[in-house]
Amino acid sequence: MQDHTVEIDVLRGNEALSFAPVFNVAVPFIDRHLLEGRADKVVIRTNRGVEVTYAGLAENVNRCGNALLDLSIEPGERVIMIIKDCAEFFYCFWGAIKAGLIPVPVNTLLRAKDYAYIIGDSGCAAVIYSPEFSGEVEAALDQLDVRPPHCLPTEGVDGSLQTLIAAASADLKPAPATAEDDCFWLYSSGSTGSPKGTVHCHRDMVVASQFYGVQVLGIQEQDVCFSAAKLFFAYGLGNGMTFPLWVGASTVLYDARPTPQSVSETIEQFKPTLYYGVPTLYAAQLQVFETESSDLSSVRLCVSAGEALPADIFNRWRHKTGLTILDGIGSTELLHIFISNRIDDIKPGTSGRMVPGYEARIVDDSSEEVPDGESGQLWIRGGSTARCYWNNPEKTAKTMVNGWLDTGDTYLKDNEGYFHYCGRNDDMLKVGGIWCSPFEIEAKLVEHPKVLEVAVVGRADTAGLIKPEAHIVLHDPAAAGDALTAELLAHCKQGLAPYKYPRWFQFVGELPKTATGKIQRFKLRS
Ligand code: 3UK
Repeated sequence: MQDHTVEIDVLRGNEALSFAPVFNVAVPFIDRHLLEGRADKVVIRTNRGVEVTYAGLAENVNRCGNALLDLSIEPGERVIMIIKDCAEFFYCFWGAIKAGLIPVPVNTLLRAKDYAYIIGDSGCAAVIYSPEFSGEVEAALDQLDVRPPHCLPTEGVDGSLQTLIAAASADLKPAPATAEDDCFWLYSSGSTGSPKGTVHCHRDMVVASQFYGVQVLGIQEQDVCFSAAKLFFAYGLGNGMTFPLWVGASTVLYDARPTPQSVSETIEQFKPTLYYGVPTLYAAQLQVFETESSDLSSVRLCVSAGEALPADIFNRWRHKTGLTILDGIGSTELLHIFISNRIDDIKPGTSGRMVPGYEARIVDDSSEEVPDGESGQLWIRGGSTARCYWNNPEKTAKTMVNGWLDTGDTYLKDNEGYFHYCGRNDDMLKVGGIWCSPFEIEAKLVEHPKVLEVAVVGRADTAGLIKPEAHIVLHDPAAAGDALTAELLAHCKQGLAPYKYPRWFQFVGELPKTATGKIQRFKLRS
């Protein structure tokens, strides 16, 4: 087998992937397209008017890989990317991989405290950031005892990534690697507040692209992808980058906050065929469609993930737009979606059936499989599973056991093989498809001098989507009121990522507690 190639074998009707012994995943995702005649095809279009061809992409990936090597970053060292959705995201991610470095895309909505933790935890050699985020990034660097050797913006100043790319060589040989070698990391939030570096290998993007992208979505070269979920999420990374690159398709990048209006404008201008959103955004779009029309006629299929899609949103979307939304569950650890509805096989209100290449077990507390129709903890096995959490053997041993991954979700499989989401096994919330720790919001609120105690729980809004609700005990109960609510809201928005504030504040006399003083959250959930 030639170096850096993947073979797709069909064994008893199922596809199996085999990888060349020398395998750097940048070759099939980037360089292969030049050999296959796509050099002049536009692969990236952005809302800033940038257009990049496959040839331009391959050249800039090489230049960026060389620019990073020119900084003396060593093989296996981490490059933190706090980068908005733009062409440089692609250059940096694939340039690092091709050069044998480990790119680590990070959520651009986080705050200085979060970045300081991630930069320290990763022991990275470089931090590269879009100028928009320089305030939080610089504040994070100020909090660190030891700064990473290289911290640079993508553009705007001398020494930015763009200027280094322009000056670097356009020739780069792929660093030798194997399909099982570490390739990139993604940070996933934990219930205790510290995010965990999830270590993925070269094989994982191929597995997700072939088994979900090709076999479930039926993505083809002609498709144009638009993901409202950003590239730094595993969901967006597959939707807006990996899947289109796997089949030689193209992608549309939008670098600001996705709103119903900006999504409509982007779809009308760039005419994507595949649109990927999250339930909260679909619900907001439906609300806007009550008064404003939108031309979605280019779209052949919509996808939803991140949190459960209520059947009501699926039905209303289909009624209003004529389009189908495929709900599927994925995770950062599995890289992308492993249970999904299909274009011709949908049960609204469920996550659908197994994606080929993945297996599920639903087990009770003693790890015994439960019968169909009963709920239990969802464990998944598949070829795109992360190898470990960085620097966290305890959490790795608890979550990844004999090739199986504990998702932390409670699920039920019905007798037709459809998986029904029944909630989390921990206190973590998914808000607009993004992890949100109630403990982190509580810690922020108790910093406020008027707050004595607080418990944050998830509460469903009118669309059936979970948002944080704060139950607060005040030092002086007489202080409760709209003015204090506004003050507490401002306090939360100041130090937390913008999606992490409580949508409701309840002032209460006391919190329900056990005899040992532990807050009984289940009594607060409505
Ligand atoms: C929850 C869902 C019900 C579930 C993700 C698509 O969300 C992604 O990854 P994360 O690591 O979160 C994983 C957790 O989110 N969840 C995700 N999708 C659904 N719950 N229905 C769904 N459709 O708790 C899961 O354990 O942020 C989604 C692709 C890649 C991803 N990483």
